[in-house]
Amino acid sequence: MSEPTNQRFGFIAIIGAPNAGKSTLVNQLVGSKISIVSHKVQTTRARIRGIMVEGNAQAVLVDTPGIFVPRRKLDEAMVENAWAGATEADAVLLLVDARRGNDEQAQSIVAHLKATKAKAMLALNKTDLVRPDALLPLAQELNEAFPFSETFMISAQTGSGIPKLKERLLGLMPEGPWHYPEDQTADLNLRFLAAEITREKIYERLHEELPYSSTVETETWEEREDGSVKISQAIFVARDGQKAIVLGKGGQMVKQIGQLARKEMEEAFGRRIHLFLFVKVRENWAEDPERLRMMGLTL
Ligand SMILES: Nc1nc2c(ncn2[C@@H]2O[C@H](COP(=O)(O)OP(=O)(O)OP(=O)(O)O)[C@@H](O)[C@H]2O)c(=O)[nH]1
Ligand SMILES: [Mg+2]
Repeated sequence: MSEPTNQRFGFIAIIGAPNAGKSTLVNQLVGSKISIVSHKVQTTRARIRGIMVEGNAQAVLVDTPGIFVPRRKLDEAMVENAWAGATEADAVLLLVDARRGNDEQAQSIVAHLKATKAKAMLALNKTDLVRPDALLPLAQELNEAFPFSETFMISAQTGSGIPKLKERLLGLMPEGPWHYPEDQTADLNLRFLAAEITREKIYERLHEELPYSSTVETETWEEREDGSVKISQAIFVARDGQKAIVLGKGGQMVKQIGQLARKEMEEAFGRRIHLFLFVKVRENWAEDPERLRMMGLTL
C-alpha cells in the first residue's frame, strides 16, 4: 500500500425529512451496511458515522435522524442531534424525496437551513420513482428557497448518480490527515451496533406504534474462550400490552426477532453469538435521560 500524499479529511452531514433515504445513501456511499433502513419513518435515532475513502480523501458521513416536529424528549433529542451534525460538518447535503417534493417538511428544513447560514448541497433522491420531467421544476423551486451550491439527481437505492455525488463531496474535504485506517467503514461501538440490529428486526416484525415505543440496549457483552460472544439485551417498551405483543404467543415473536438478529450479528461480527433478549416495561423510557444517553443522544 502506498501512502496517499496530500491527504484530505472531513465530515459530511446528510440531513432531510424522515424516510428521505439518508441511511440508504450512507450505506451506498460507504459500500456496506452500517446504518439500519426501513420503510417506516424515524428509523435512525442517533447520528451514525460511516467512513468513505477514495484517492487521497477520507470523509466521515454523518447519518442523522430525520428532522420533524418533535413531541417526546426522545424526538426532541433526535432532531437536535440532526442539526448538531449539520453544524459540525465540512459539507452539508440536504436529501429530498423527489416523490414527496417540496412539502411542508422540506420547506421547514430549508427555512431552518437558511437561518443557520450553512452552506449546503441538494440531492433529489428516489428519482427511480418519479417522471424525469418533474425533477427540474422541483430543483428550481428548492433553489429559489435556498442558494444550494450544487444540485444532484440520485437514487440511493439503484446507485444512479452516486459516483458523481461521491466525487463532489470528497472534493469538498479540507486538507488534513486521515483519522481512520483505510479499510474501516464505520465508527460504531459493537454494543450499539448489536442493539441497532435487534431494533431493525423489531421494525421489520412489528407494526404501528410498537417500533416507536420501543428501544433496545445491550446490557452485557461477554467474550468467551471459544471465540463466541454472549450478548444480553433489554427491549424496553412503554406498557404491559406492548410487552405481550413483543413476546408473542408462547414467546414466539421475541424468539423470531432474536433468531433474525443473531444471524445478522454473526455475519456482521464474523463470530458465533449467543443472544438473550429480555422485554422490560418502562413507562417513560422516551423521556428518561439515561435511556437517551445510552442511545448516544443528549439534551
Ligand atoms: N425506490 C427508492 N426507494 C428508496 C430510495 N432511497 C431510499 N429508499 C427507501 O426509502 C425508505 C426509507 O429509507 P431510509 O434510508 O431508512 O430513510 P431515512 O432518511 O434514513 O429515514 P429516517 O432514519 O427514518 O429519517 C426505505 O424503504 C428505503 O428502501 C431510492 O432511491 N429509491
Ligand atoms: Mg435513517
